[in-house]
Amino acid sequence: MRTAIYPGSFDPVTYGHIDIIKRSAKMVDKLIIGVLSNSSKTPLFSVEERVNMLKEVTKDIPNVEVTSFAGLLIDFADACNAKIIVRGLRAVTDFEYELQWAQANRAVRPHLDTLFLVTNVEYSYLSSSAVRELARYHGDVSLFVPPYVEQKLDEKLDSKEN
Ligand code: COD
Repeated sequence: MRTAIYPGSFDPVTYGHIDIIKRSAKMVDKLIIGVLSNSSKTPLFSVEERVNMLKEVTKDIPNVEVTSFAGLLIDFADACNAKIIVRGLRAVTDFEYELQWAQANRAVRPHLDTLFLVTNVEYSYLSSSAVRELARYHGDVSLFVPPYVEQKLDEKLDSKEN
């Protein structure tokens, strides 16, 4: 069975992520989305909230699972029995960062390959941080995230304001 992992912060999941999920899920038997829980970043959403949003927006894709992980990506890949790491590339800046990690991961796990999918041009400018910023100032995020995520953003920001 060909298993891949798609790790990330997903704070929150956007249409850019969902595009990568749909495309990579077609290439493998099982795609496990891993939400990193020990990032140095301070997230807007808790790990549980991010996992739940991802579960909701991928519920119609049968070979996708969503979970969280802490620690090293290579250990998460081992635990999932995965030999492929999926990552999305938006720009040269993504590439420089990703190349280093892909090579470092292969140095310690030679069987572990990183599969890079180039972003759909309509999502090339899209990031979770832009969505958070826009939502914080009550901007319209409906072009960038599914309605379910938009609702969770509204609830989260309302609870922070009150
Ligand atoms: N279009 C296409 N792809 C996109 C888009 C978009 N609009 N937006 C994001 N993506 C891609 C990103 O390029 C990335 O591949 C993936 O979706 C997830 O993105 P984010 O922003 O949610 O998450 P990241 O990139 O911050 O991932 C966090 C990790 C820690 C998982 C990552 O940095 C990593 O794998 N680092 C490797 C080092 C390691 O082993 N870390 C473990 C912790 S010690």
